Amino acid sequence: MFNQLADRFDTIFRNLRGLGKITDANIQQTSREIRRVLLEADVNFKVAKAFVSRVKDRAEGTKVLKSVKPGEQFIKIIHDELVNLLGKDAAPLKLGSKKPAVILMAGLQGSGKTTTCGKLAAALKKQGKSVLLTAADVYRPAAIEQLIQVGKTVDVPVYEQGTGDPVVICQSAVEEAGATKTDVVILDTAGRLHVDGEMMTEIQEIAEAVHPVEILFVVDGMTGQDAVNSAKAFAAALKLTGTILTKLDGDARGGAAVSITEVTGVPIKFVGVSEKMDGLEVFDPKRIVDRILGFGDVVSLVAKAKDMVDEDEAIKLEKKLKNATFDLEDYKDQLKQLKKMGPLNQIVGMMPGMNRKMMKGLSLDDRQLSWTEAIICSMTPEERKNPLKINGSRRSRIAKGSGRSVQEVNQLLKQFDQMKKMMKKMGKMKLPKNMNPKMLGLN
Ligand SMILES: Nc1nc2c(ncn2[C@@H]2O[C@H](COP(=O)(O)OP(=O)(O)OP(=O)(O)O)[C@@H](O)[C@H]2O)c(=O)[nH]1
Ligand SMILES: [Mg+2]
Repeated sequence: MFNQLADRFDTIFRNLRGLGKITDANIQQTSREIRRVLLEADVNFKVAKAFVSRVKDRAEGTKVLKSVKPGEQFIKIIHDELVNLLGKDAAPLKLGSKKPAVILMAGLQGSGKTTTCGKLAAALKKQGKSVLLTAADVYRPAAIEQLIQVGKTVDVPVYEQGTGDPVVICQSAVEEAGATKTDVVILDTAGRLHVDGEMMTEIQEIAEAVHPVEILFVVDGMTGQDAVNSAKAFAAALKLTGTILTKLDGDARGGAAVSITEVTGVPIKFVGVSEKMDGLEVFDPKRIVDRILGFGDVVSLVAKAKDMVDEDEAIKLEKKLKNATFDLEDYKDQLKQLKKMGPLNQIVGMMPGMNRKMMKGLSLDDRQLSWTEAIICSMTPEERKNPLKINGSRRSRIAKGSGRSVQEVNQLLKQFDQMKKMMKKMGKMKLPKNMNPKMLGLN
C-alpha cells in the first residue's frame, strides 16, 4: 500500500536531510516536488495544492528558527501536515448505547460492500458483540447468496427475505435484532451507480427508516480520482459517518486515501487489505503516514503480532530469550508464528527504519521461511536442542533430508549461533518489537 508515495518521499527527504539551512529556493523546489509526487499518486489537484501551500507557509516560518537541523524540521512539517490531511486521529466505530446499533453500508457497484460487511462482522464478533448481517441487495441475482456465504465464513447469522422491498427488509432485520438482543445489525445494500437517482433515493429511505449510527461509504481505493467524485455524490445524499477504503493491497497509488477525507469531511475508519475476512485494518493517520514516510509502524506490527501470536507462547519465548535457552526447536515455532502474520514484505515494511528502498536489497522470499523450517525439521530433536553437535556428516544428512544445500544448512547454523550470542548480550529483549530480519536469517 502506498509504495509509490513512499518511494518518492524517500527521495525528497534524502535531499532535505543534508541541508544546512533552509532557503527560499529549497522551499520552492521541495514544494514543487511534493506537488508532483502527490499528483502522480493521483491525489486530487485541489487537495494537493492546498496541502503544498500549508507546508510552504509553515516551512517559511521555520526559516527564521535557525534550527540545528532545518532539513529534519522541514520533514516534520510535511509529516504533520500529511497526518492532518488524513484526518489526524484514528476514528473507531461509534456504536452508541442504543441496541441494536445499525451500520449501513453504501457504495458503488463492486466497491467491496458485501466483503466488508463480513470483515466488520468478524471484527465485532471478536470484540464479543453479537451481529446480524442483513441482505438488502435484492437486485443483483447472486447477492443474497453471496452474503449468506460470507456469513457462514465468519459464523454470523444472515437475515434475508429474498427479493422484497429493501426498506422493509432492513426494518424487519432491526426488529428481529431487537427481539433477539443482538448488539449490531449490518445492512448490506445494493451497489449503485451514483447517477442512479432511484437507487440513491432508496438508500436514503433505508437510512430514514432505521436510523443507522454509522453510515459507512465503501470505496475502491484503486479507482483514484473516481473515488473522490463518487465520495462527493454519496456525501451529498447521505449523512456519512466514515469511509472504508478497500483493495489497498493492490497497486493503489494512495491518492484516493489522501484526498478523500478532505473531500467528504468524514474520517477514513478502516482500510481493506485483502479479500479474506481478516483483511480489514483500522485506519490510523499517524501510523499510515509513518509507514508512507518510512518511519516504520511498530504499533500496527505489534497489533498484528498480538492478533496472531499466542500470548502464552510469547511469554514463554521471552523467558527463553532472556535466559538464552532458546534452541532450534523454538526457532522453528517462531517461524511458524511469523508465517501466520502474512507476507514478509508487508511485515518488514512496518518495521521502523525499514523503508522500501532498503527492502529492495533484502531477499524477502516467503519460501525462505519454509526452507528454513524444512532444514530444522530434518534435524533430530537432540540436534535442535544442541546445534553445536551438528558436525559435517550431520550437516550433509540434514541437507539431503530437507532438499536444501549444505551451504544453506551452514548458513542457518551460523546465523542461529550469532543470534544466540546477540541474545546473551541483549539479555532483556522483547519480541516482536525487536524482531529483525537478520535474526530470522532473511538476508
Ligand atoms: N484484494 C481485495 N479485494 C477485495 C477487497 N474488498 C473486496 N474485494 C473484492 O472485490 C470484489 C467485489 O467485492 P464485493 O464485496 O462483492 O463488492 P460489493 O460492493 O458488495 O459489490 P456489489 O454488491 O456488486 O455492489 C470481490 O471480488 C471481493 O473479493 C480488498 O480489500 N482487497
Ligand atoms: Mg454486494
